[in-house]
Amino acid sequence: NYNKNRELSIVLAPFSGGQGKLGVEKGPKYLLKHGLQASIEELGWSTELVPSMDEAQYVGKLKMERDSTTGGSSVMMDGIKAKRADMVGEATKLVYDSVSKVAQADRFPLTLGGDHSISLGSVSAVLDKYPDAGLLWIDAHADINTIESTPSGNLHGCPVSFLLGLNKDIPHCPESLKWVPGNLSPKKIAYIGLRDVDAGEKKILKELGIASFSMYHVDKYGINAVIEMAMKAVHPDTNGEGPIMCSYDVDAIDPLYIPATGTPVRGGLTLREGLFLVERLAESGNLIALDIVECNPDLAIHDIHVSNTISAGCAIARCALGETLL
Ligand code: Z70
Ligand code: MN
Ligand code: MN
Ligand code: MN
Repeated sequence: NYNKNRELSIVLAPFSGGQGKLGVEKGPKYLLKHGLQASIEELGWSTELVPSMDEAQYVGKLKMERDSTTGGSSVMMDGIKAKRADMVGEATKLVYDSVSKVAQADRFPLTLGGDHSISLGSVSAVLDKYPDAGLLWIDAHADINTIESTPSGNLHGCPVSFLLGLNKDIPHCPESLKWVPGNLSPKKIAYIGLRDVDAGEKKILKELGIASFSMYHVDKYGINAVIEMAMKAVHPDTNGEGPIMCSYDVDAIDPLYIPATGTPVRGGLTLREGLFLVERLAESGNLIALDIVECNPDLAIHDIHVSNTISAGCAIARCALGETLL
């Protein structure tokens, strides 16, 4: 068990520049308002809050850009179109610095997004501390587009390609993202929940032989077998034992339960399946870090959508931290 001291830091990553919809920067504030910190303390963890940036830090710039006619600055060279690469590089480096301090102090980093680009920072920092860590990416999307393959230019659809170092050989790779070590091995990542994967992403997943459990596999084998296979995929020599980081995009769970997210895709995990995954990780004693990303309270059309989404987000954290283990 990697968490004997039960010391945890909630790293706030209120960043929305990795995609085009404002509001996702409010995720951390809403999760905290729902009582997340006290409920984690109740599970026997000592906690602290670590703000990696201000919630307002990038919002002004994003609003100006949204209101301008060009609809977003992007570097467009040789077909590469990474939107707001400077901002994403800077913000994710702030997350990296915060999570690095937490991880190096032997504390459990619980990083709250923000959009999924922030995991560039959290995962890179955790890998510095645990080079052998496996990464479970729970998501409807693979987020593995390169700056060449991205159809949208949104960098929240690209963090995994940077973590794997796939953009290093691409000419004109944005300077701002060159701080990312990009040394994650494709053997060390497994996906669960996929159902909206771009053609270019499918090619990359296949070429690199990345363990990818889509909703098809969840239906075919059941969620318990899938999480077992995922743990064994990232730690094949030790039958699934070894440090595991979980980067949890709430859109992995069906929009019935999580409506307030930027890119809802129907046919997702049930709420129980989504919570079981992290309950199993808690039970394993191998979970060393968790991200919870892509809660966007501004995209709800009813208050009930906000509370459903935020309460599910909080439940993911509590289950990952041992709430439902008796
Ligand atoms: C698409 C892209 C994405 C989340 C959307 C979508 C990526 N593959 N990720 N919502 N969370 O634009 O690259
Ligand atoms: Mn997603
Ligand atoms: Mn899509
Ligand atoms: Mn994602």
